[in-house]
Amino acid sequence: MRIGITCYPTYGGSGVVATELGIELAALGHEVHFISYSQPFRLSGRDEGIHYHEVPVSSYPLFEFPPYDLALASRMAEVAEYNDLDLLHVHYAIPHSVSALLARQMLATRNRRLPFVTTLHGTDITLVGLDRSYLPITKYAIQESDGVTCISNYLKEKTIEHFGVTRGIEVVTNFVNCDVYTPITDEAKRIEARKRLASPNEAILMHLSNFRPVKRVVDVVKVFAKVVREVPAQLVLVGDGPDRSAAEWLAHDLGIQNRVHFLGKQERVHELLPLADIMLMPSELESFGLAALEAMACKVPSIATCVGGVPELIDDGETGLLYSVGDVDGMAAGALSLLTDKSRMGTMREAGRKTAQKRFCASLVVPQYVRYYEEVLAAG
Ligand code: GMT
Repeated sequence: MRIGITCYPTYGGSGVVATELGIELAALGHEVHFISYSQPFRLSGRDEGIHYHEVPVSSYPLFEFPPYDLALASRMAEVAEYNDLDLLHVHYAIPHSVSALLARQMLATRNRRLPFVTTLHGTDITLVGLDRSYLPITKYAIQESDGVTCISNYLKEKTIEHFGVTRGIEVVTNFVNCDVYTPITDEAKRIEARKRLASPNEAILMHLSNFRPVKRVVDVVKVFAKVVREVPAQLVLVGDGPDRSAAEWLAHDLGIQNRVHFLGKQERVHELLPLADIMLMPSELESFGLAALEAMACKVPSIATCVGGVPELIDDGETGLLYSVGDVDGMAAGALSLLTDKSRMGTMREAGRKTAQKRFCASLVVPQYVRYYEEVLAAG
């Protein structure tokens, strides 16, 4: 198949999923065309079977807000025509599904079919999409899509509840490449690699996100402050975003700044995750929780909140520990209970990796997308 993919190319779970999907599809022999305003950050630019088409957005003194969605629609139609695309797959509804709808209509006037699949990722439904300025058009574009997928049952239910969507929605979960996201099995190598982040007797707690308020990064620091009172530890925060300075300030205020390391945006997270003992994901909401899945695949259990689609990924007490939003004491106690019980930690590490391999491995999930594309194409 020749597949066009549109996503937010910067750091964020929906862009990561879209990019990894493109890479996996290309590896299966499909031709993949990314269409976005900049190259998705996980693409090297030299990946076989993958092409990147930039969307130029020109400004004009009249435009207070340059209309990216229109430029994207034009580019989608062009790329589809010139490369004979079979379908478009857009990630995050706003504004991508609206642009795809326009591109489909433009090509239809020339008797060319361009079906599109919309994948809903989270705040496009639970937050931004609920804004009255976006809700009616988002609902329309979802309803008019040739196929719609959601990353969890939770998000599917919310889409139906909030948007009154009546069309079919397929649940295709987030996935992880279990050959890339792997634990370091050679213990000597793991000990050596951890030295760049901590001394041998110290635990490593990690957080990975885009530091938006929904991620509650300040809670990460609060939890760590309680943990480090009891056991020697270091906190490593990967990513960047609006709440970074609040988290930095708190680390200084609590006097633990020497143990809290902000690494900023990192491209090779699969090399960092296996170095951690615990992943902290105290989010206000997660429709799935990709960071926890990537950690699980590396045998790193998560201390997380029991919100949204997280319980569909983490089996509380088996592959991680779940708490209420803001329960800093509970999360700290949970982290300490794992760090001080090697046998429980070991069992959880193994169970997490097994779950990632059995239920969320790219080799299982990506074919679900391919089958769905085939259904959408056949329905036309
Ligand atoms: O909805 C968002 O916040 C955007 C999106 C992103 O680009 O970061 O995150 C969502 O998509 C991820 C990938 O499908 C999921 O793993 C995240 O749980 C989800 N975030 C939220 O629901 C807050």
